[in-house]
Amino acid sequence: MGDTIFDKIVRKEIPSDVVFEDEVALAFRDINPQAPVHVLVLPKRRAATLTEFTDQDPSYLGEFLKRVSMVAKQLGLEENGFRVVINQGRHGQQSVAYLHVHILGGRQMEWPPG
Ligand code: DGP
Repeated sequence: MGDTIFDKIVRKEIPSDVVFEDEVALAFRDINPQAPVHVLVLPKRRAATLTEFTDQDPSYLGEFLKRVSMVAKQLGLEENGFRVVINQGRHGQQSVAYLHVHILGGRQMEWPPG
């Protein structure tokens, strides 16, 4: 069990601006938004990274991905589109060792990312 800032947010020891929660996932607004809409979606079954997360039961992985999609729709991003990002490790600039999916929307994105 880790004890990152996101573990504390999931345990409600630290407040966050929650936009969705159920038994599978918690989604809350990023404290340092990089777009008009910037939400992080975390699995309730913690993993530090994507590659660790994918060791889980495939049905849970599917349920979690459904939540990411549901949250994007709930935020009104389906029509104009949005970006989903998972950073892993040093080259990916992951700063919190609890897997989190970024949903970014509300503006035109650019490619390639920096
Ligand atoms: P990453 O680089 O993928 O590890 O992104 C971590 C994100 O988490 C970053 O965009 C800022 C956000 N963040 C860090 N600490 C907090 C916090 O305490 N609350 C919220 N809401 N977001 C946080």
